[in-house]
Order: sequence, then structure tokens, then C-alpha cells
Amino acid sequence: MKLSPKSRAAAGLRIGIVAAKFNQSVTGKLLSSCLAGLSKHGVKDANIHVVRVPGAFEIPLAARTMAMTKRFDAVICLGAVIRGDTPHFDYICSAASRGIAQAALDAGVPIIFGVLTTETVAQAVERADPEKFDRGGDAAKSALDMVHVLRQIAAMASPADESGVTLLPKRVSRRHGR
Ligand code: INI
Repeated sequence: MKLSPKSRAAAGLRIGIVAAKFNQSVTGKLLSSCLAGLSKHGVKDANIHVVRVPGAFEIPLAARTMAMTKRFDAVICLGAVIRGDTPHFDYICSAASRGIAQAALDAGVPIIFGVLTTETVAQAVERADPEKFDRGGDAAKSALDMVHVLRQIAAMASPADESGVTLLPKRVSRRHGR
């Protein structure tokens, strides 16, 4: 099979996944479609490392620890928080979303928020379904997009990006003496 340049680039990427066990019928689907998405885009199975945590509340620490190793180009977080009759939902959503955002900023590594926060089980099920919303596949794609964005930004600091194309217009480069 002939690979596109993007797939060739993705083949060398190392991706960490943190998936919550809570609401396993949903998070299992998110995980399998995320893995399928990474594979479709050319990421090798051997370069994908999955850890399972009890629930969404535990995702930030595991994601931050993974990202801080600098052994991963991106970390994907997968979970499903479904509203019940108590404010528990709000505390877990808030801790997971803030914690994941903070972990990405601390590590300087893309950490993707693939955590569903829904009112009902049915909403979560259709968001995890690869034939419907396919949020697991979306998370895979967002991770690869963000790796590409960070590489583009890093290349802006040097005269040429990986493909040899200058990112800054020549006029701007000259003005800055590059
Ligand atoms: N964890 C989830 O991932 N989703 C939920 O819907 C959920 N609810 O509803 O309680 C949930 N709770 C567990 C929580 O994430 C922690 O694992 C637990 O509190 C231990 O710290």
C-alpha cells in the first residue's frame, strides 16, 4: 500500500492514550475508534501506549505524567461523564477539563480532550459510535493535527520547515535579516 506523505510522517509518531474504565461500554468504543483512527492515519500500533484509569477524575494526573516523560508526541484522553441526580457530574467534568488543559500547558505537549460529558447514556452512546459522531476518531485526528501545528510553529523559528518550504513571506524574512 502506498502511503501519503502525511501517513509517512504519522508512522514515526508516538501517541499515549489515557482511557477511563468508568462507563466502560462507552469508553471501550471511544478507545477502539480512536485506535482505528490513529491506524488509518498511519500511526504504528507499536508506537501507541494505552493506560486505563478508574474514572475521568483520574485522567489529568495520568495524562500529565505521560506527557511529562516527553516520550509522546501527543496524549489523548478518553472518558465519559454522564449526568446523574447529584452535582457529582459537575465536579468530575470540571476537574477533568481543567486538569487536562493544565497538563497540556505544563508539559508543552498536545493533550486531547476526548471526554464525553452528556445528560444521558443514549447521548454518550451515539457520540462514541463510529457510525454517528465518532468522537474517538475525532480525538485521534485532533492529536495528529496538533502535532502538526506545534511542528509548524517550531519550524517558524527556523528559516525552513521540514518540507523545505519557508513559512514566513520572503519580504518579512528579509526585514528581520533572515
Ligand atoms: N467517572 C466517570 O468517568 N464518569 C462518570 O460518569 C462518573 N460518575 O458519574 O460518577 C465517574 N465517577 C468516578 C470518578 O471519575 C472517580 O473515578 C472516582 O470518584 C474516584 O476518584
